[in-house]
Parts: sequence; C-alpha cells; structure tokens
Amino acid sequence: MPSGSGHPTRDARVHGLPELSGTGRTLVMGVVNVTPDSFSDGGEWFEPSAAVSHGLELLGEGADILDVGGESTRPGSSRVPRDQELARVLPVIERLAEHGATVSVDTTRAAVAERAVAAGARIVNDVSGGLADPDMGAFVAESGVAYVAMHWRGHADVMDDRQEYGDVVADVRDELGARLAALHDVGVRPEQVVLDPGLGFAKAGALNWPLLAHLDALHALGRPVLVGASRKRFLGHLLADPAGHPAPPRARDDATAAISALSAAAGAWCVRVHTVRASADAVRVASAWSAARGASPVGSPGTSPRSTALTSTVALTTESWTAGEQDLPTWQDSGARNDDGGGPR
Ligand code: PMM
Repeated sequence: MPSGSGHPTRDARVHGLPELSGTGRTLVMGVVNVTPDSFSDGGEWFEPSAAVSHGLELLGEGADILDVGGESTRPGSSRVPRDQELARVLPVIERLAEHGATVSVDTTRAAVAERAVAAGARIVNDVSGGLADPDMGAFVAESGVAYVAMHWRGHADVMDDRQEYGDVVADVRDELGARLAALHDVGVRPEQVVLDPGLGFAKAGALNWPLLAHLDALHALGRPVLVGASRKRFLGHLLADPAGHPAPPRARDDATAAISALSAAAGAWCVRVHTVRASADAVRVASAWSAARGASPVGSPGTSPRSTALTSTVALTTESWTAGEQDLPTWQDSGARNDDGGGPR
C-alpha cells in the first residue's frame, strides 16, 4: 500500500498511541454506539455481545480505532445516569481491548473516562472538549491518555441556540485554541491532544462546509485533527430528494466516504465513521493520490492564503470563550426532535 506524502499534523505522534503512528495515511475510527437511541444507528448494537461483534466486524473492515459510546447526543434525549453509561460501555471496552483493538471511549464524564481507561480504552473522545465536566482535564493530565477535544458550545438541548458565528472557521479555531490553552493550564500536554471541529454541534447545515473546506485553519493550531461527518444532518440536506426531504442517515454513507477522501487529502489525522470499509478505501486512495502529487496534502499548514491569514491571528489564550458556559444547564429532555430522524447535527 503506498503511503502518502508527509503531513506535519496528520503524522504528528499522539502520546500513548505508538501503534497508530507511521501509517502514512489518515486513520479510520469506527463507531460502536452502545445506546438505544443514537440518531444514526440507535439500538442496533445495544446488547454488549452485539456491540462487541459489531466492533470486531469494523476492525475486519479496516478500522484503526473503535469508538465506544454509551450516551447519545440525539435531540430530546435525557442524559444517561453515570452508572448506566458505565454499565453500557465497560463490558464492551474490556472485550474489544482483549481482542487487541485500540479503543476510544466517547464520553464527557471524567469518572467514565477513568473507568474506561482502566478497562483498556486508550483514547478519551470528549465531544465537550473538557467543558462538560470540570474534572476531565485533571484526569487527562494525570493519566497521560490520548484525548480528542471537540468544539462544543453546550449540550443537545441548547446547542441549536448557540450558532452565532462571525466567521465560523476563525471562531471554531479560536475556541479550540482556547480549549487547548485551558487544558494545558491544568497539565495536559499538547502531544496528548487531537482537535475536532465538532461538525453538526451548534452548527446547522451550511456552517459545516467551510470547516471541512478549511481544515488547514485547525491544523494551524499544531495538533492532529479528527473529522466526524458520518451520517450527519448536513449530509441529509445535501442529498435531499426533489421534494426536499433529507436523505435518511443510512443513505448518507457514500457521501461520508467522499468526505473521508477529501479530509484525508487535506491531512486529517482520523475520520470517525459508522461504516468503515468505504472510508478505509477512501483514505488509502487519498494517500496514494497525495503521494503521486509528491507534495504535502491539500490544505497543509501555510499552503493557502486563508491558512496564512488565520495562522497569523492564532493566539493560544486562556481567556476562554467559555466564560459563563461552565454553568450550562444540565442536559435535560428538550422535547425537540428532528423531522428527518437525523439528530441534532
Ligand atoms: N459526533 C458524534 C459523537 N461523537 N465524537 C467526535 N470526536 N466527533 C464527532 O463529530 C462526534 C463524536 C455524533 O454522534 P453519533 O455517534 O451518533 O454519530
């Protein structure tokens, strides 16, 4: 398999994950939702044995990482009590880790992250970037675990009301930069962190495309970038039928694979997807394509005028946009449901 030309952030080592470095390509994270109500695959893998079998299937299809989550971000869903989240994810993580999988735990709770890491998880994937639980940063710092920090502005019941952006790319970059600085302040080393634009979280349809098209702006923060576009609502709208009905989640998989190829060509570290095989092929196509170009992948830091302009304004500041956001109301039943079954994103 040809390996793509180097990309400084795609190929950056993430602390604690030696087995994932040196592939010369974008990694593929397969989603294992152990939930009854996730928007795209709710209930399918709710039994631990079904979730484990599904995870092993995804590994066989080429997943580099399995992302195990026990709490859905579907609009209207209540927060799952901590013990219930633990009961869902721990047996699945244990068994997948025993099979040699590199497992991440998709959680915003430090206590769940801690138990998951003890059970064999190697990555903590926190969609709140440390904002939902003030203890998360300290746990990540003390454990040294790899940590995905996603851009987030609040739980599912409030995020749709928090979509005010001046320039969505610059704002997301600055807010992630502030998270990186805040995490650093509590002892998290930059080498532990992967950044994620949080597609669909406090971002309606059109807001997602500039973020995908300008991954270079996030690369300017100097850390690898994970892209989670799989089956999200903005793809449903893109693929709407002539009457304007959004394509259902499972009909978004081909578009997801196209985004995997484009993200890989732009130097993403990882793509998070529900169906793995097409994206595993897509990242290899991008790798061969980049190698044939003999140059850094599209969107390497500093390769576009936008990247240069944005880079010059990057300042990692502890003056976080989140002042005031720490007191977010707890995630409650919002009663809101999407008309297309496509989740909040
Ligand atoms: N999206 C979902 C869940 N976890 N984690 C990361 N890092 N990035 C994402 O975009 C993301 C995530 C959405 O839920 P799903 O599991 O139902 O797709």
